[in-house]
Parts: sequence; C-alpha cells; structure tokens
Amino acid sequence: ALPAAASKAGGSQAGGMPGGGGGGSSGGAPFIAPADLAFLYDERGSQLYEEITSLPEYYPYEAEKRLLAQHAPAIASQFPAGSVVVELGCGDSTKTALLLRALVDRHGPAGVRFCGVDCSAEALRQTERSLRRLVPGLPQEQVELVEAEYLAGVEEARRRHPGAMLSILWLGSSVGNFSSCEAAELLGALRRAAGERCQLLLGTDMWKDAGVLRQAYDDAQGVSSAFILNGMHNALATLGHPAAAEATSGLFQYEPAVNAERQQVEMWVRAQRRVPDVLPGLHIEEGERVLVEISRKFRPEAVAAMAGAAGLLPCGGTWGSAGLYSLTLLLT
Ligand code: AVJ
Repeated sequence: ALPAAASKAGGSQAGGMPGGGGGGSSGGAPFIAPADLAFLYDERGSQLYEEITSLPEYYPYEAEKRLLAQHAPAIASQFPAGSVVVELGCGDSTKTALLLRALVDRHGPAGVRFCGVDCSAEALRQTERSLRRLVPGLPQEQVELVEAEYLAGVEEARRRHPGAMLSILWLGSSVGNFSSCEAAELLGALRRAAGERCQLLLGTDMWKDAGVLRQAYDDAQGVSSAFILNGMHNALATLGHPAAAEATSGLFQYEPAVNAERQQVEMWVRAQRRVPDVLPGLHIEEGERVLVEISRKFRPEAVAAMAGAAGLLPCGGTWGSAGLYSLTLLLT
C-alpha cells in the first residue's frame, strides 16, 4: 500500500508539505500518514512488532493482557448471549482467548461466535491455531476468519449475521496510531458498518510519565528502532526510491520523542544525508526529520471525546487504570 503522504519536517518542526500531514496530528509537521499502517506491518514489520511486545520496556502489551486476565468475567457479563465477537487485527489471540473462555463459561459453547478480521492470511491461520488450543470449548465451526481491512471485515460480519449483536474488539491501543480526526472517522465508519446492534471494546494506552513512555519506544535492544526504520524502508520501496535499501543501514537515525502537548509518542527518523526526490521535487535534506508513526496516549476524557465524536457512548464499563492502560466498552 502506498503511504498516503511520505512527508518530512525540519528539526524546528516547522516545515509543512502541501497535501501532507494526516489530520494535523503532529502540529502541522508533515509525516507518513498513519491512515495507512500497512507499510509498518509487512512480514518483517509484524515479526519486529511481535518482538516489541516481549521487550521489558514495552509495557502496553502486558498491561492489556493483565486487564483481560483479571476482568474477563466482568467484561463477558456485558456481552449478551449470541454475540458475535468481531476482532479487528486478530493476529495474536492470546488476549482474545481470555475473553472468549469467559464468554463460553457464561453463555455456553452455543452462546458465542468469533469472527477474526485481519488483512494477513498468515495472522488468521495463527489465530485459528491458537484459539483451537486456548479455547477448546468454542466449537470450531463458530470460529470465522475474514481476510479484510477493518471496515470491510465488519461489513462482512454484519452480512453473515444480520440480527446478531456484534461485539467488536479493537485491542492493543492501535487506535492510538491514528490522529484524533482519523480515529473518530474510523470509529464512526465502523459503527455505521456494524449497524444498530453493536458495541465496541476499545483498548487505550493512557498518558503517563514521559520517561516510561520514552523507554517503551526506545528500548535498549533497538527493536523499536528496527521496526520504524523498516517502515521507512517500505515507504521508500513503495515509492520505488533507490535509497530504500539504505533506509535500514545508516541513512536514517531513529529519534522517538514524547510530545506532552499533543499527548503522543512520535516516532521520527532523521536523515543523515540528503535524500533527493522522495516524491517529484520533494527532497529530505540532511538533518531533516520524517515522522513515521504516532502513538497517542489518552486521558479518560479523551477516550470519551473520541467515542462521542464517532457517535458512541463510553458507558458500557471501563476496566483498568486512568494512568496506565484502559479497556472501555463503547455503546451505540
Ligand atoms: C500497534 C499500537 C500497539 O503504538 O504502541 C510499538 C505500535 N510502534 N512500537 C504502539 C508500536 C512502535 C503499537 N501498537
């Protein structure tokens, strides 16, 4: 997939590229729009992200898993019998399994269906394997896999189950990789695709100490750096740029930053020398930065505001901590 806008900013964060940016999530400084994350999650990127989740510094994965382990029965009590659990980006389903087990306990094997949505066939195969192992009580014919983007996947789930409650899971705080405009738009579109009978369990990483945030995205082993540089490589490769090959070998230096004003971690790379004609007439100068990814960190009010902007109500229940990680059940 083509990055919507491969873009850049000087050290000053002034800059600004016509047509660049993505909903103003970086203060007018342009960036590779997070609206299209595909360039971060090719095979190598997915593998690096999996490595990130087991880094000691990267707390969000374990934080969310702990929440699900602890609160699965309470969360399950908010999912009516006959719910179709639609998971967006279902690759690693260890966390999902915790909830599905609680649902099978509560509603019996006939009372729950699972529909995993992912754009990677390999991820879907992994989901199927691990659910068979981790949720043996869930009959295999009640596990469906849809190879699609989020929105198309939800449409398909609704088409297959016209009258059912769709309980959508969007975990991992992946919503944080979208600007607030993009997130509201996407959540709204998901709600419309799912129709009236739907609810959405949303994982959000919360705003916290800047040092903790920084470490999570700047680990000692350099896996975060490799992940972001791989994204930069893919972006340049997609554009057919000859410098793509050097993107992961010294052309760029990874520079994460915690932006307190915008409440987000910003994953920048700085060019070590000039990269000409990234797009016709657009150059990255030596020393200039490119924003590759953002990861927004929320306050509880921000979660509610985001839900509200999408026509959803954050009143289905909240689990977790306002200063670490939260799961919020959004209702129509
Ligand atoms: C995919 C949203 C969970 O933003 O924390 C991790 C992606 N990027 N390190 C995040 C990511 C760099 C990650 N999520």
